[in-house]
Amino acid sequence: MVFLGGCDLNTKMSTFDTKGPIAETQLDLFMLTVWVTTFIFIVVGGVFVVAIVKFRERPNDDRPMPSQGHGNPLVEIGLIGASVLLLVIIAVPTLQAIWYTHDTPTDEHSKLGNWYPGDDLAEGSEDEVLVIRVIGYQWWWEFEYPQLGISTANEMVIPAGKAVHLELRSVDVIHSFWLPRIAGKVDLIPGRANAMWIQAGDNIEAWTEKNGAKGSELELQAAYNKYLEEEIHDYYYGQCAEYCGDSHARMLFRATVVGDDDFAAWVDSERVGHTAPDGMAWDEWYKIYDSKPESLTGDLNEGAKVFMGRGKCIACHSVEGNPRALGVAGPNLTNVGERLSIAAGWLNHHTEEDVLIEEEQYANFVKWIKETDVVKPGNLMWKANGNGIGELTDPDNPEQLKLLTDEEIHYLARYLQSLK
Ligand code: HEC
Ligand SMILES: [Cu+2]
Repeated sequence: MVFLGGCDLNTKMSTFDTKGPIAETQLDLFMLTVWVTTFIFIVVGGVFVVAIVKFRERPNDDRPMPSQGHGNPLVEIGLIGASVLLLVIIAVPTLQAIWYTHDTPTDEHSKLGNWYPGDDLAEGSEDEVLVIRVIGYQWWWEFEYPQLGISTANEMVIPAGKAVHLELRSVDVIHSFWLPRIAGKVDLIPGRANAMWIQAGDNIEAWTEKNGAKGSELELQAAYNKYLEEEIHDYYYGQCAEYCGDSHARMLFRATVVGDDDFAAWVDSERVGHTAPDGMAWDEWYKIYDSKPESLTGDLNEGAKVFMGRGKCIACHSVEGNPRALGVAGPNLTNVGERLSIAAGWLNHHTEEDVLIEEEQYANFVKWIKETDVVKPGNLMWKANGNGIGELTDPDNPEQLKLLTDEEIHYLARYLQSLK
């Protein structure tokens, strides 16, 4: 009872507080299994307790030894039959749930052409649901939106009430996608694309049916939108659910669920990316950077210079808009200054109400660049140059690594904060 007292069914990662059809199906299946196994526990445990109490040896017990039987066909066949029946009761809905999770529905509301106003979609995409390619890396997540031509890391953004098709892949070892309140778990396996779909909240038909809501089409739509806003728009917590090496426990992720308009605005900002500091065009900035970099001054320019230069950040990171930041070994940093966490959800900088706290964000960037290995042991950002972040003057000799100074890290943190 003391241990059970620690349980809370309404936490950020509770599978009991479901938001959407997949998690709901999985919860129903879980409860069915709980009831069937509880029934078995009570029947078997009951017979066991009766046997112990009724046939126990008492003081001065002179009852004769009970007759010793070997097998009773009726009992044995009965038990086999009952076990099979119970397993079938669990198996049928299990298989149904597996297929349900696998086959993305094609309902009209979820088709991109019916809600996404952006016009430069890949051909044929209007008739499809939104696809997100989830790629697992040791120890972070890439979320690619192939129809929209964008890619982000660790914090996926999805529209509320719409089915989203997930294609799950891995570049290294097996990971597992688990977003407890919305869906889980399907593995990301190297050399194979797994599939599932997710949906935050019900679509309007399911919602209307469930609530027995009545009214004109407009009224229903308004009430439905209110439901999405109040109950579904949120910042959801996810986690890699398959042991994948050193920092597996620090391989978290987030899903931000927003309305259609906010989603479209986010996609636009991901596509456009960022200009050089002070709104300068990159061509112009690079011209100065290549000829007399000392004339680029101020925190953001200093940060950008370290980002392109001594920090070697662009070797592994992309930033949309910046023609030289094209690295792919690490997370895409477009809009990283807007995200509520970094390092795959491990370093958080937001309030309980999910509002960004700038000082904490700054401190997290500094901490991450300065002691990446402490934040996430074994991570591939720290290890690449042998031991730390900085300039390798002699590639054959890791001892030659000239680590970034505190001042450079300060500028970098300010620059990263400005990416929003
Ligand atoms: C050798 C490749 C490499 C280099 C060079 C590199 N990074 Fe990284 N970076 C990574 C990898 C890999 C991760 C993901 C680590 C993890 O979470 O396990 C990462 C993560 C990050 C993150 C967190 C991103 C997120 O989505 O949470 C930031 C911020 C970052 N790097 C900034 C920098 C800066 C600034 C520099 C330059 C000083 C830099 N990186 C240099 C590979 C690199
Ligand atoms: Cu993992």
